[in-house]
This record gives sequence, structure tokens and C-alpha cells, in this order.
Amino acid sequence: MINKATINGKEVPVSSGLTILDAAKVLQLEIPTLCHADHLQPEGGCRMCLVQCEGKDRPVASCHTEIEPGMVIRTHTPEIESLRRTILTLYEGSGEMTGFTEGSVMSGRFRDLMETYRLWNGESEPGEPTPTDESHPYLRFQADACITCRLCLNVCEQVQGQFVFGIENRGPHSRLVFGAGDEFAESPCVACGACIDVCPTGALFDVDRMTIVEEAKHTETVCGYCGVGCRLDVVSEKNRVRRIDPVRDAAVNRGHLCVKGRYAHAWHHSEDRLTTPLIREGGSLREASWEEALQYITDRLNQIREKFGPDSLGAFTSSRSTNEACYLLQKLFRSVIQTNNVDCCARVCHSSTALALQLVTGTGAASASYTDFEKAGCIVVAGANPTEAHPVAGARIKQAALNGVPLIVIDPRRIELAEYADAHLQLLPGTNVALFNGMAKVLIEENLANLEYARERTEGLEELVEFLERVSLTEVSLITGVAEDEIVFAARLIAKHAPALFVHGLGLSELMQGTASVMTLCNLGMLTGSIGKPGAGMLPLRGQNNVQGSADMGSMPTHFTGYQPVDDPDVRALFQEYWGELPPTKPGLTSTLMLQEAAKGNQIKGLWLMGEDVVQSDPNQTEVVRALENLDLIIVQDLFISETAKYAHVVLPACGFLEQEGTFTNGERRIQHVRPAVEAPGESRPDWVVVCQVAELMGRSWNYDSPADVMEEIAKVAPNLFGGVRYDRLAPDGLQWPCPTSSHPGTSTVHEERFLRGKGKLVAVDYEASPEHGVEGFDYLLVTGRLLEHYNVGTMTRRTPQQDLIDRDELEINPIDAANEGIREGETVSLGSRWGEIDVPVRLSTRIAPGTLFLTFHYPESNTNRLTGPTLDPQSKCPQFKATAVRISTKGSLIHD
Ligand SMILES: Nc1nc2c(c(=O)[nH]1)N[C@H]1C(S)=C(S)[C@@H](COP(=O)(O)OP(=O)(O)OC[C@H]3O[C@@H](n4cnc5c(=O)[nH]c(N)nc54)[C@H](O)[C@@H]3O)O[C@H]1N2
Ligand SMILES: Nc1nc2c(c(=O)[nH]1)N[C@H]1C(S)=C(S)[C@@H](COP(=O)(O)OP(=O)(O)OC[C@H]3O[C@@H](n4cnc5c(=O)[nH]c(N)nc54)[C@H](O)[C@@H]3O)O[C@H]1N2
Ligand SMILES: [Mo]
Repeated sequence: MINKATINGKEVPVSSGLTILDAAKVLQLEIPTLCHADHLQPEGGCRMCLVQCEGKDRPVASCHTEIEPGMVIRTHTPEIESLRRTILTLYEGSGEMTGFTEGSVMSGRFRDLMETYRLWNGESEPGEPTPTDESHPYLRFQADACITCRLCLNVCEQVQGQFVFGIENRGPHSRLVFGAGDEFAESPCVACGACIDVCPTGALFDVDRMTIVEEAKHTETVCGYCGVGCRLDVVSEKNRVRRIDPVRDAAVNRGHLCVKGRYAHAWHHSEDRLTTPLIREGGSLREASWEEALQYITDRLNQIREKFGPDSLGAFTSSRSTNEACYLLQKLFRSVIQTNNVDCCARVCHSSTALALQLVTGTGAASASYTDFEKAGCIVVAGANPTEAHPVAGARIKQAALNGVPLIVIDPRRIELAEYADAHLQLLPGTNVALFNGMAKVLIEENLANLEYARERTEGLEELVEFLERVSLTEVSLITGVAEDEIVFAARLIAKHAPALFVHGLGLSELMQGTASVMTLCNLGMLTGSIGKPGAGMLPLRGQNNVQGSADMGSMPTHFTGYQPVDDPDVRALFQEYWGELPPTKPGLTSTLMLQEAAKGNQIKGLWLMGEDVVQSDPNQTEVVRALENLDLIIVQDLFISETAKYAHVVLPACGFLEQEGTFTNGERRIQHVRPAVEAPGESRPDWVVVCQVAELMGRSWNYDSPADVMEEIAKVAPNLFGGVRYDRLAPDGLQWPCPTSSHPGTSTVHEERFLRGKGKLVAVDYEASPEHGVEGFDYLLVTGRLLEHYNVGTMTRRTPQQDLIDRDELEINPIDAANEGIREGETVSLGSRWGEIDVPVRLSTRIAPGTLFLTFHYPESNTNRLTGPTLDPQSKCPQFKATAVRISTKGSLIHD
């Protein structure tokens, strides 16, 4: 009896921290609640969950009373039930609530309880409901259904960390308000939709919940936007997505979503979706049958191969598409066409990150997982803007900071997380290496480094220490623009709270010193003994839904599937067994070099571009266009006529993530099952199927029946990473590689005992200014990147109501610079680099320091990448998107002045 209590006469085991409400759930007893949600801290305000506890004078709130051994509890006594009825009646008459009037949206738990307690007969009464707030593209609020239970407030604070809501007045006059304003649209709301999920009365709802779905089909799948990989429950009807809910117990998103994952789905039925293959004829694209298009592709590939050799062809696999599609396209090019010219958008994204991690740890992927956000003793966010680019992860980092975990932000912009940080090192773009070396120097000089770890688990310590002796903090401060004492403060803070979690992004990767940036950040990781420990390590926030996967699959000119070098004899023997035919040992060209070659009219004559819009997304657009114009064959697989498709010889209608089966691998190496919720329009075909059909026409019988079949082969050719990965093992939350055997549970922390390469590698690399630094006549450094509402080239998000939230790219400029240049908010200016020129509207913002500018690349009209230049990281060949020398002209076109 000692460790047990009884509820309604039934025994229940008692454990510490368990509330009476939790214990009742164990017994499958339902205690009514209004202000409670399992994933939030108990509010204890609604009093509906009161229960009687023997020996206590008054009823207790079950949601926050811990159950104790020996307690005798009753949940539905007549007194309690009568109390509940009174409470419900009071709510119905409180605040702005007008009860069940005609037009009231009252729904959900409150309405059910009113019915259960016979307080409502199901008929509405005459009366005028208050007008609904329709200011926001997605969210709605009807005040007369609100009982001010505070659930929206709590979820907004405790999950999203956004603090949108407030409650004005007390008692019966209380009402919900939206931050400073009275409307959703004026509030700081980021439309994550979490409040909609918890509202017990339907006072808060969204446009996707306004139509009743009669024949709801539920499909569990994975979001196809960013690399967080949130699990979705897609509700569809008549081949239309009606609503997307988060999967409540998903390991990755734990019931949360962001605005794009939840609401940006209308692209799938956009009127301008591609529906048939198109072939270029006489300067324009005409409709064609699949048969004709596939034959055309096969013939042209064969002809070019014969005339110019296999290395005149190349393929970019799509990091938006599935692992299976990526695997098959690189296999087609390697084994059938016989070239290693295969790459993916990881090249223009996290290629530096992957290479650096490969070099210093032995694998080009995160060492940590998202669960480490909650375990971390200290978080460093360097060159990443997670609350916009990885919002579900960003919200978790924000929660950690709100809960007191030390946070350091290293970014030229004052990103949202900087507001919550203990230190914001606002460095000049492109100067990470200097800063990280400076911080490493402080760790060594002040004896703050974990030398035991460094000596035991890493190599290169002596050389690094020697090199750091020559680094001068004064010089570092001059180069980076960060004050010496801030550098010292940050290094001490990390050391004090180590091991630390290093979250990093494109602000490290997309630079001439991209690989060096990540390697020198890893120095900090190793000097503080952080890599290979729970709650710590390296956690690059990978970009696209499947950019991790497309690289894993071998979309790299140097490596086969599973990061196995193309020239390793053992690796080749293994692939020979499964493929039968192998490419030469010579590595291929990266995507950036393939385009540069094509622009020069050299080597490359034909490209297969699976879902990558190089015209809008690759650097130095003028050169990219020249490259495409030089090519004899461009095959584009896409959902829309992208900017690149406009130059294609053949365009194939593809299926998007809501429409095809396969797997995506998220940024924590988690391989998850993607399932079609709706059918793609017209004759669109899944990417993997098309590749197989071309292979067939080229005389190979691949005979895969399904993506699961393809995964079986992937497991065999890369056994160390994927040997144990099979579709029937992927439910519910996938598997994190390495997963070498069929009984292996997957790996959440890598390098725990030892680094995959044996010892971790400390590197001594000096800072080097890029060709974009200190260019005469170009006084500003332009940073390019993204914002919450749109996704990369915007083909999808621009075709959704996201467009009502943001409808153009704007140049962020500091008000001091704007005043000096005589620029007003909203004005259009001419922005010129040495590579090109664009016109762009201006937004004044103190988020960016004087001397730096920020611009997104989500709209084709802006042509942002006309400005970015040819500078690549010499090791990874990643472009320098993050620092371009520019000048501003308010007097019209720069090119003509
Ligand atoms: N909403 C939205 N989400 C996305 C995407 C999107 O387009 N929209 N795209 C997805 C993709 S493909 C990717 S790769 C990820 C990218 O995700 P992030 O890496 O977070 O994205 P960015 O905004 O490009 O760059 C991050 C930060 O780097 C900073 N930065 C620039 N230069 C430097 C520097 O020299 N040093 C340091 N330390 N920081 C610097 C920028 O100011 C910026 O705040 O997001 C993914 N998620
Ligand atoms: N200036 C500047 N430029 C940048 C960056 C930057 O920070 N600054 N960031 C770079 C980065 S990190 C990246 S990742 C790239 C992204 O650049 P892209 O890869 O070109 O952009 P996305 O919008 O992700 O999608 C590419 C295309 O895939 C299509 N698509 C979507 N789903 C599917 C599918 O399932 N199958 C097929 N076949 N097609 C599909 C879309 O319609 C779109 O046309 O941009 C890079 N460009
Ligand atoms: Mo990316």
C-alpha cells in the first residue's frame, strides 16, 4: 500500500512528480480540464479538474497536486460535479463571451463539456457575436468564445517563446489582447499555430479549420521545407490538403510546427503546376508525352556522351526530393553514363560544414541531436538564424535561453536569438576564423581549456598552441570589429559551462573561409571537451528537407553513397557487386565548377537538374545564365517553370513532398518515411520513377518495385552507415545513422568513445581576407540569407498565402547608413557589386550594423544573385554568399553612371 494511492477505489502506483491528473490517466479515468495541456506547465486556473481527497477540507486541483502514497481520491462526487457545473456556467457568462449565439464559433472541449453537463441543448440562441479578427492571413480570433483560460498564452510562452498574448482586466471582465495591438496582424505572432491546437473553445482558429472536412484522409509524413524534418499529419479530402497538424508525440517536433510546415501547402494545387513533360522546339517549350520526352532525354544523353565523352555530362540531384531519387540519379550517371560529375545543392549550402566535419571528426554530419537543446549547459549559435530558418529548433533554443541556459550568438545581424543571448558577438561578415582563433587563444592562455580531453582525444594540440601564441587579440578585434573584452567574456562563458552545444549555419559555411570557419569552431568544441557528449557537440542546422540525405546518397563528385571515396579499391569492389559497372576513379566536378566550365564553353555540355533552380540560387547569375545558354542539353525536373526551367530543353513535371513516397534524412541524421497525401496534378511523376525509366531506355533493367526496394540496395552498398535501415523499421520516428545492423537502434550522439576518424583533429588555420573585403569604391558588405516566411527560391511559398505576409525581397540597411546615403524607408535603390546590379526596395533596420547590408533571395524579380560573385571556398567549392562588396546608388542605375 505504501507506494500506492487509490482513485475512485482503484489502486494506482505513485511516483515522484506524478500529479493526480497524470495518475488518473494511467487508470484511464478522465478528469475534465479546460486550462490544461499535457505538454505545458499546469496553469491550475480553471478549477474544472478539482477532485476530492480524503482528509482534506477542500477539493484540490488535480493538475498540479502531486499524488502521494496512501491518498484516497474521488474524482466525480456529486459535490464536485455540481461545482463543475457552476464553473462552466460562470465561464459562459464571463468576459466577452456571448455563449452559444448564432454565428458563434464555440467548439472543442468547452462545448463538449457544456453538453456533457447538460448546460447546452445543442441549439444556438439569437444574438450578435462579436466580429471575428480577420486581420491575419491564417489566424482568426472570435472574442465571444474566449474564456481567458490562458492556454494560448502558456503555449505561446512555453513552446514558441513568442509572448503574443496578454490578458487585460481581471475576473469577469478579463479579455485576451494581442501584445501591443488589438489584432493578430499587428502582434509579434509567427503563426506557428500552437495556440489553435490548445484552444478549448475554438475562440482561436485558423482558415484551414473553417471548412468541415467530411471525408478526411490522414497521412503521416515529413515536412519538405527545412532540415528539421517535422512529422506531419496531413488531412486531405478529394485530393486537396485541407489542414496540416503536427504529430503530437513525434521525436523531432513534439507536437509543434512552424508557419510553413503548417500552412504553406497551397502550392500543391497551384494553377501553374507543371502537368505534362515539355520539350523545347523553335525557341519555346511545347507539351510532349512521357514516351517522347524520355526517348528524347535518352537519345540526347547518348549522343552527347558519344561525341564529347561521359565527363561532358553532369547531374544535380535534388535536396528537396527523396533519398531514393537522389541515389538513383547519381547511380545512373556513375554506372550507366560513367562519370562522377554528380553533386547537389549541398555544394552551395553546407558543403564547407560537411567537409570540415569530415576532416576533423571523421564524418560530415552533426555529432549531436535536437534532444541536446534541452540537455545543453551552454549553447553557441554561430552563423545561423534558427528562429527563422529552422523555427521548431529555434523555438527550443529560445526556451533553453529563457530557462537560463547561457547563450552566445555570433552573427553580423542582431537576429532574434541575440535578444535572448548573454553575448552577441556582432562580427564583420567573413571574419569567423579570426574570431574563433581569438577565442581559442583565450581558452589556452587563461588555462580554461579541457586539456585532458584535448590530449587524450585529439591531435594537433601542440601546433595549435604554438600558432595561437602568434595570434594577437588586438588584431582579432580590428579584423572582426568585436571588442577584445567581448571575445574574452564569450570564451570564458563557454569554458565555464562546457561541454557546450555549437549550433552553426551558413554564416560559417558560405564563405571563402567556410571550411576553415567550421574547423576553427570545431577547435573550440574540442578545446572545451564538448564533442561526443550528450547535450553538447557540433550541430549544424542543415538546410533543405533532404540535403543531408542527398549528400549521404553519394551526390558528391568525390564519394559514392555513404561518403565512400570513389577511388578506394575496397569500396569499388563493393559497388561493382551491386552496380555491375563503375565510373572511373577520377573524381568529378562540383556543381559550381560544372557551371563555371559550361560558362566558359568547356567540358560540360549537358546537365540533368533535378529540382534545383540554379539561375535564382547559384552565385553570379550572369555567368550561370551564360552557362545554361552554352549547354546542348538541360533536363529540368520541377513542380513549376522555375527560372532555370526557362532555359531547359526538356522539363519534366515532378511530384512534391506531399505527393511522393520515399525517405528524407534530417539534420540530425534521422531517416524518416515520407508518404504521399495527395496525387500530383496531371501526368507528374515521382523523381525516382523517371530516373528508372531512363535507365531502362538505356538498356538497364533496374527492376525496383518501390522506394523500399531502392533503400534495400542503399543499405547494402553503404553498410557502415545504413546497413540496418529498412522501411519496416522506420515507424514511427525513423532511424538516425550510423545504423549498421538490423538490430542497431541508430545513433543520437556520434564520437562518444572515440572520433570516427580515431582522434579529433585540431587545426591551426589563419584568417585570410576574401577578395570581397576592402574593395575600393564598394563600401558595404552585403550578407544574403533568408527569412521565416519564404523558402529559398520561393517557388512553393510564393504560391501560398505566405505571399500575404511578405511579398518581396527588401534590402536591410542601418538607419545611420540610410541617413548618410539620404535613403528613405521603402525607397528603391540601385545596388551594385563587381558582378552585377539590381534595383531593390529598402527597409531601415537596426538589426544590421552600419557598413553591412542584408538581402534575401526569395523572389526572382530581385535577382539577388546577380550581385554575388565567383569567390569559392578553395576546399569545398562553396560560394561566398555571405559577403559581397557592394555600393548603393539612389540616382538610378549604377551600370550607366
Ligand atoms: N524560412 C526559411 N527557412 C529555411 C530556408 C529558407 O529559405 N527559408 N532555407 C533552408 C536552407 S536551404 C538552409 S541552408 C538553412 C539556412 O539556415 P541559416 O544558416 O540559419 O540561414 P541564413 O539566413 O542564410 O544565414 C544564417 C546567418 O548567418 C549570418 N552570417 C552572415 N555572415 C556571417 C559571418 O561571416 N559569420 C557569422 N558568424 N555569421 C554570418 C547571417 O547574418 C544570418 O543570420 O535554412 C533552411 N530553412
Ligand atoms: N544569395 C544567396 N543565394 C543562395 C543562398 C544564400 O544564402 N544566399 N543559399 C543557398 C542555399 S543554402 C541553397 S540550399 C540553395 C537553394 O536553392 P534551390 O535548391 O534552387 O532552391 P529550392 O527553393 O530549395 O528548390 C529548388 C527547386 O526544387 C523544386 N522542388 C521542390 N520539391 C521538389 C521535388 O520533390 N522534386 C523536384 N524534382 N523538384 C522539387 C522547387 O520547385 C524549386 O524550383 O540556394 C542557395 N543560394
Ligand atoms: Mo541550403
